[in-house]
Amino acid sequence: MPRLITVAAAQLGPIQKSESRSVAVERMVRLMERAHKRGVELVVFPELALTTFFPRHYHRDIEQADSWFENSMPSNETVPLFDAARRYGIGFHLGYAEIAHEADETGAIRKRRFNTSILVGPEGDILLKYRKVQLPGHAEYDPKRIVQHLEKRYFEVGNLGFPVIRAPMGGLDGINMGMMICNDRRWPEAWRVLGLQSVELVALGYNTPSLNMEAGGFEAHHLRVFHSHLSIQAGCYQNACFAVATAKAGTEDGAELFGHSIVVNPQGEIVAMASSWDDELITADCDLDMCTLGRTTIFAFDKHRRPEAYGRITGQTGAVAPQVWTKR
Ligand code: ING
Repeated sequence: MPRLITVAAAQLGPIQKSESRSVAVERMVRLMERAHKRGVELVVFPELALTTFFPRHYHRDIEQADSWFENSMPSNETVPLFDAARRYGIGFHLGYAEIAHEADETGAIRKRRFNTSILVGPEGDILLKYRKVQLPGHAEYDPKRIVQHLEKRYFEVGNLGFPVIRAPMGGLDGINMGMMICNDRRWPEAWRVLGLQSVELVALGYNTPSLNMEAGGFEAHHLRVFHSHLSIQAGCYQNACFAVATAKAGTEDGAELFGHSIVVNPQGEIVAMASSWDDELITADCDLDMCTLGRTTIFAFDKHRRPEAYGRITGQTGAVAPQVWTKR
């Protein structure tokens, strides 16, 4: 009996700075309703799906940014998503900005801010939480930039690692699911940590500017989408897993985010792709047994990996200069 699950990337169009969470949540419930009609069993929403991509806006006092965060999950505004999950028997992934009051590495309880995502089961249980590790951008206002990207200002580095959970989803009694968020997809380390936990399905949301905001050098526009797809396709192929990658897209207060949400299979093939930069549902049937081929042949980690040769990957942060050849 094939282990089939029908998934959807529920891409969102723009959310303007002035738009309320309830408007976004209403759009998301509509997408879940459409997903239900198509027999979808897991819906993946984008990163920071409840609000505009607020790290593009500078707040001198970071407490002024707290209105972009959720102090609880579910919060009053997000309860309709959990109700829809139970009503339709659909699981979902949600990206949001999280405020948590918890101990830090010194043991002190304090207010902490993370770029977070959760996986919710068809009965409304939160199955897994992840906090974004690879935070791009910068912490201080950068006058050179066309648009700010202040994730390092508003969020701490995630402290939950890259977890994978095996939990019931759709008609299956267990699927190995993991998450990453946006910039994480560009780092092979993130994919491999999930792969080393036998992940079968990676849910990831993203908010990616369609233009290079750093003005740090020419990058042809078409490469923005190419690099996003390349990262996800490589991650799936090299770890024999599926991924559902969902964009928040369109122009938010003049700043453009690209769409091109995709579902990718363990062969690295794009099996579905969004064509608009607005609210759009793309769906795919995933036969999880497709993970077996890669995992038992080319990427049979236990047979082929050589951790003793990979020490630099966790032993080093930045690159060092290489040895210099000299003629003997
Ligand atoms: N956004 C972008 C991303 O990694 C980015 C930032 C874009 C970094 C392009 C480098 C190149 O997709 C978020 N939110 O991480």
